[in-house]
Amino acid sequence: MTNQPEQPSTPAHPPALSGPGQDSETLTTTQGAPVSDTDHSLKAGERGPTLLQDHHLREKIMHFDHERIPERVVHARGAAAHGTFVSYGNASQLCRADFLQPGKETRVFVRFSNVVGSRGSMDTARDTRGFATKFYTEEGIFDLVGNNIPVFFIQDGVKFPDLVHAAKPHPDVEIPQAQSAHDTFWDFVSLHTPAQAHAMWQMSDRGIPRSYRMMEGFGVHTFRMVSDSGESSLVKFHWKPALGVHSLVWEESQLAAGADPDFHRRDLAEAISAGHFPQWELGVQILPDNGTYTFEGIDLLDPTKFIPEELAPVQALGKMVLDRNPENYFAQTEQVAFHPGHMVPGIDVTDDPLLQARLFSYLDTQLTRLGGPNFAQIPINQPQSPVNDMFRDGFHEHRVPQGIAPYQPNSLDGGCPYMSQMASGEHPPLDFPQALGDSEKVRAEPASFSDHYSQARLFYLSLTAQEQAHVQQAYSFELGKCADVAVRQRQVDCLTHIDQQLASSVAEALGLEAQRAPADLPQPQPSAALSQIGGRWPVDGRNVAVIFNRGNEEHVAQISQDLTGLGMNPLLVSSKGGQIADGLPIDRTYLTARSIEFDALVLIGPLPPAGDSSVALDAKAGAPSAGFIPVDPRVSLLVNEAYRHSKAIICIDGQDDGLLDALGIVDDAPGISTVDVGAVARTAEDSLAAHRAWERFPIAK
Ligand code: HDE
Repeated sequence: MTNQPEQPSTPAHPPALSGPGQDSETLTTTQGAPVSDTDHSLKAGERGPTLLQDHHLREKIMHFDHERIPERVVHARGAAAHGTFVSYGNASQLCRADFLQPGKETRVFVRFSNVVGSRGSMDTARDTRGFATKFYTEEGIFDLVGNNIPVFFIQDGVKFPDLVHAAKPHPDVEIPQAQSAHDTFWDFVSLHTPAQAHAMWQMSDRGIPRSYRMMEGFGVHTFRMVSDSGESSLVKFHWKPALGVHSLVWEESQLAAGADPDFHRRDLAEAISAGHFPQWELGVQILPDNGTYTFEGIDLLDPTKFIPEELAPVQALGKMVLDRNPENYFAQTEQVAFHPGHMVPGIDVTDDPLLQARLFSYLDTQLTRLGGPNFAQIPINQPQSPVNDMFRDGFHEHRVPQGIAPYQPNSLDGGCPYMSQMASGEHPPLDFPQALGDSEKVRAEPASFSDHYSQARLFYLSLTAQEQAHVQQAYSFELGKCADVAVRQRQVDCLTHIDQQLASSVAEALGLEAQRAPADLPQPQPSAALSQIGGRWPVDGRNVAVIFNRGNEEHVAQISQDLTGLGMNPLLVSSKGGQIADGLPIDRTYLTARSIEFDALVLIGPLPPAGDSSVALDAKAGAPSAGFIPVDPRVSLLVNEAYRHSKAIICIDGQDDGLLDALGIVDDAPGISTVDVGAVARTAEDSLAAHRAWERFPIAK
């Protein structure tokens, strides 16, 4: 959130816009003819009927009638940004792709998304997030179309329509929107048990990210990289965020769904406008291509499996910085078309049956969504490298091809274009010459695909007690929202194959019985890289509320300046809007602020009492009742929520106004500090480096 005034003022003379469709100073029709009046339709007299000959009216309404296109069948809700990827240049031996060569800078466009909800749904639903990156390389477009979770629900693309039909709202009443907490989802997941590992990740804190800026990204499938000498390696792609991986707590997600449905979209756009540019390192786990497609017993063609980082460390190949918001949502974020098959020389697919089906789907879907086969000509989809595809015509053809011979071979247009092998000479073939062996046509899967639980267990056992408690609560919530008891029970039964204590705690919350876990559950080595809790991270762009009453502004400017100096984003919150004496704008009032948008609070006492005239609603409440809190109830709600959500709360030494006491918050609880004015920013930085004061509500493992 930026340090902007509450009510942005409209400039008296907005600058003239220019760009395609905006290059005339006067209003025109689509045909460029001047328009003198766009407020009144052409009528037979002031009160008469409208005339059919009013071309401007008909054209304006016709265009409006067709402004909407079908939303994406999945990942409809999204937000995007432009940026740059810079290669570290250490992958030259691994991959011949030009954009990975030393020092190469490549433009990118990244779209983050929710999976299940409609285009207008809330950002903070519990869901998997899409993380799709378009690299505009000099060898054509490379799309890395990944998620924030490294495993997937299904192993074969033929199951995707089943999965999505189950996850989407119920087809009779179309509820619930955007979320998995309903019968059909858990019906499918508990019957189609390959989905258990992904469901476990989604029930963890990964399903409710704090910000797109604080998410990992994964290519999910195993891909192939080919070196200049034609050598093949198998790789798993990873995006590692500079700010670390952090999440909301479930109550915050629910509050944000109502108080700010655009929570993640706003966070991304405002961070970029404020210069807090999100950054990720692109890395790969490199796995030998020895013909077995297996690594340490893990099937590399099974997209429900990941490779623990302890077995294959992620090796960084370059850094991506997102530094520009889209200029227009529809033209860019909505019309961008990703495809896992958009690859460049040096990167290739494997036989993962989920990936194989995706290679069909992402072309096909654009025909309906973007209205024809020429979607690569839409500006956001256009490669930066020269194009000569010999395709012709079709809806929305914008090019004006020259010549008479759009076929190959030809002699009439100079015989061009040449095949790339002929042009470059010494390069290995574009398609890796993978040996396919003798196989029969079958509808079947390898035996290794039948392990549905061991990695869900590995993931769960690698979490801290706090994170495990979140998982238990998430399953209890989601299954608690299922009406069908058989569905609830079947999912609890699945959990016994993952962990007995998890199954028992969820069963207890639901009033069900958990079966006994099988005696031979594996005892995996936990992977520390899977836990989000424990590290310390940069606090760049973290939002800190500075809460004070108007008239008590002595330290506000200094605290704000100190927070900014350490890279945080102070937001001034007070009883009324306007500016403080130093000219700093008040960002939020007690009416417009809600705890969800702040990572930490600074309280400058004394805060306004409940009887303050600005609290019109509460003034009617009359005499204080039992449980009366001697501070504006909107402030006490804010503090109370921040406390429950384990956020840092910093008070100024000597200014205690009894608020914390009245809320039952003990001053020495973890993450609650009382410090000198000069130490506020450092204290905030120190607390936020760990994201939350998780030890405030300790949980034994
Ligand atoms: Fe997608 N997916 N998907 N998916 N997917 C789409 O493509 C599909 C899968 C992912 O911001 C659609 O242009 C099938 C895995 C992202 O525009 C569609 C299967 C992963 C996005 C489609 C999968 C993803 C999509 C909808 C199983 C993680 C958003 C509109 C075979 C590695 C991209 C569109 C954006 C979007 C199909 C499975 C990620 C219908 C058939 C696995 C991030 O083509």
